[in-house]
Amino acid sequence: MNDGSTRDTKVTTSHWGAFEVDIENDRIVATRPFAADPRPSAIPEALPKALHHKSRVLRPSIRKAWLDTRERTGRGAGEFVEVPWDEALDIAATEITRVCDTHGNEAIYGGSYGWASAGRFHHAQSQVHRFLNCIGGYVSSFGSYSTGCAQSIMPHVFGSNFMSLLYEHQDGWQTIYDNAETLVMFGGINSKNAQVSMGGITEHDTGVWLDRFIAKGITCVNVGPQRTDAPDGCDWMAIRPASDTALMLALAHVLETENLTDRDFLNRYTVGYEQFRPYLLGESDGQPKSPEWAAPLCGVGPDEIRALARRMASTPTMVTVSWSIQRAQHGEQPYWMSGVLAAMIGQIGLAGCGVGYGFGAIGGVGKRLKGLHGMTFPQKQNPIDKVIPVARVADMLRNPGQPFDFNGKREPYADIRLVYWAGGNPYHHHQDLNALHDAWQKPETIIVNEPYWTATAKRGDIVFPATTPYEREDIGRSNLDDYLFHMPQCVSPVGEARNDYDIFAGLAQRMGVQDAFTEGKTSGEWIEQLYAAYREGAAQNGIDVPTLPALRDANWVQLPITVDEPNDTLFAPFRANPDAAPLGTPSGKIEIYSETIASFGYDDCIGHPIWLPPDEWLGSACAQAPLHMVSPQPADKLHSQLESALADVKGARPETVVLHPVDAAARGIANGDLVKLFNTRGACRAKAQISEDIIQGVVALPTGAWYSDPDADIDLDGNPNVLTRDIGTSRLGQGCSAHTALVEVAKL
Ligand SMILES: Nc1nc2c(c(=O)[nH]1)N[C@H]1C(S)=C(S)[C@@H](COP(=O)(O)OP(=O)(O)OC[C@H]3O[C@@H](n4cnc5c(=O)[nH]c(N)nc54)[C@H](O)[C@@H]3O)O[C@H]1N2
Ligand SMILES: Nc1nc2c(c(=O)[nH]1)N[C@H]1C(S)=C(S)[C@@H](COP(=O)(O)OP(=O)(O)OC[C@H]3O[C@@H](n4cnc5c(=O)[nH]c(N)nc54)[C@H](O)[C@@H]3O)O[C@H]1N2
Ligand SMILES: [Mo]
Repeated sequence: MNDGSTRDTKVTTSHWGAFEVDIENDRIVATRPFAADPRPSAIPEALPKALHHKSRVLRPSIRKAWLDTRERTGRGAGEFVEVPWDEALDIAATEITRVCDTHGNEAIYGGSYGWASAGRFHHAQSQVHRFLNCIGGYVSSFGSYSTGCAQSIMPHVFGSNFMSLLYEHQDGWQTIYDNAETLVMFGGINSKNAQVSMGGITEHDTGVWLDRFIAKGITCVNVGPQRTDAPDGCDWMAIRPASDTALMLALAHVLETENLTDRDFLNRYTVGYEQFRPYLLGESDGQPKSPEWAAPLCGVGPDEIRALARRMASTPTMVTVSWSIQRAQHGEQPYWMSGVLAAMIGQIGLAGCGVGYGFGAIGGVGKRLKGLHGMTFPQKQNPIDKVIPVARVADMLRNPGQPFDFNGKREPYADIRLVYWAGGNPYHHHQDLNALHDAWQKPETIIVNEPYWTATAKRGDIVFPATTPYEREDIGRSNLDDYLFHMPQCVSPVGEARNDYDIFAGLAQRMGVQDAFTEGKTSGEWIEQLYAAYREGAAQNGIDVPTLPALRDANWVQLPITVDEPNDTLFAPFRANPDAAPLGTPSGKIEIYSETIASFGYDDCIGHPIWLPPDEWLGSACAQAPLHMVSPQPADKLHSQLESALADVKGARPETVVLHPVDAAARGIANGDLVKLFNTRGACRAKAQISEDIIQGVVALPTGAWYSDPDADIDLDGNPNVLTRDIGTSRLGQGCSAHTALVEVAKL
């Protein structure tokens, strides 16, 4: 164009899917859905505003009080000074070196949990881990906030790594469609959450499949506190949060007492039913786990429980379990019990039946794809073997040297002097943020790579501005998706932002490990190398993948990896021949009773699943905190990403809390009112949305608002994590317990 302006359209991908971007004069001005996507996500619409938003970190910034005196108690308050890149890198490298020399590498916490961006090379966690490994290692973390508890308990029950079970071996939507007549969804299947998938999702089809299930006449039962966790056309079995184990036990009790238990299955494929049965029937503790027992706990009538149990035993049934129900105190129990219940029904290993995990949690679960691995930036070996369960971070910072229990081990926490975070927002994701804020003042130095001035960046001492994927080249590819993307650089880096790789290369050079970190390669050369290895791996699997220049030209390709013949039934080989294809458990079978877990001697996770009421739930509600708050994932974004642009719209914040009409009336709250949610841990504002679609006594406030001023009495935008409790799920799993919290709500 003769006015000097430039225009272009490109396709890129993200955790929430592929989309087209219009670029004008080095800015993204519009986004459009990817043509082949049946139900595109609206999340990218915030991008044009977010990319150059005033909340971007433009230049390296150091907290003035830390720079002047190494003061560390004022994090979150006080000003930052902008420092030129070379100087900021010098200061950071000197400080990291000092901590390593004085306290050893076990004084560095580099777990750095968070989703950051899609894109295989510029994966912030891989980048920070590789860098820290090059300088002698760091204290790392195990598991995720998503499924930390499941990752610990499920290997004891089914003998396989939870993530590989999830990714590679579960029944696909088609298989369920073809075979199941009943779908019982604990925690629902919400296509709102399926907008997102780690590393990208191109054809959003979760909602399409559920509609097909309903149209076919499959009975779909949403078991949970919110009707909206499943589409219209599903039955809603409204239960109190954290009571799923009681309901599952009652279903099991009906099976056992009505002679519907599949004994042959239990004998052939499981161990430990004889230890569990006396508990189920109440022979060991005097309390049969009957529907009458469960009804007041979970809020579902005995007749409804009986009818569901009979239906599950008499029709081809798939039981799905959301991730949310293990993100709660005692989250091990419903996960373990779901496996026991499915085993008693005896359909595990039959096509489209049995049990499945995380359907709807992310969009990729249920796609029938041939696994094609590869394209990860190698992180190298970590010489430090200290690991914490990821959600125990504040506990570690608070309690250096103190022992913690985890999955049969008891070890002391490291004494952390330096925290490096790249690609996550703990001030979004962690529980009890006001307590995190106190723990966060303990380390001597906190370094953060971030594109945005998030609450975490504001609580760093050294903040390096990182690029977003739109400012750099990358490859987009997920194991749960059948598309492959070249992610072109769309615009120049905003401000003086640099890629995480270049930030770490700069530090590595100053610390004498440049060759180890970069191996002499630019990011472009790394992308070429990783891509070539991926292409070769694909070829070995008989899949033809274009060369990198060809992919650059095409922008994206669809890979021929969809599997037409059902070969995806979870545990089918085990069912076919349990001796030839034993599970990875000590017994080789499904463990209804686990000797291993029993040997740990935990009272909060014994040798078989049991009903353990959490400390905070409706059964323990009190006058000060009478309502159970669940804090689901936000519909309009991924966690706290793009939040600054969304919050910038008049009236958009505080976040919306859903509550029942009876609870609203009791408090004089009308639709749209500003309310305060509070408990002994904190308080936040929210906007009331009154709805019959949530059970009485429960409120739902989505995550994702940025945490505001720690000294304010109330978090202004509505971050539920000022209210949640920071405890592990149990000594076994030590997962995040976000979904168990009691609160009160009042009109403001
Ligand atoms: N109450 C409650 N709390 C929860 C949950 C809940 O259910 N309830 N769910 C939990 C779960 S499951 C999760 S996964 C966590 C999510 O928590 P997080 O993953 O920590 O949340 P995000 O907002 O995705 O944070 C990612 C950060 O990375 C930054 N980023 C993006 N791209 C890049 C990059 O290329 N480089 C760098 N350096 N940074 C980048 C983004 O700006 C953003 O600030 O929240 C947990 N917290
Ligand atoms: N749009 C969007 N999608 C996302 C994300 C996002 O940030 N935005 N985040 C992604 C991530 S990181 C993850 S881990 C997944 C999380 O996927 P999930 O863990 O499945 O999702 P949540 O939104 O936490 O919870 C889903 C529903 O569980 C119900 N629930 C809560 N407690 C209980 C209970 O005790 N029993 C029963 N039966 N139901 C209960 C609540 O009503 C809630 O709406 O979502 C992913 N998808
Ligand atoms: Mo997650």
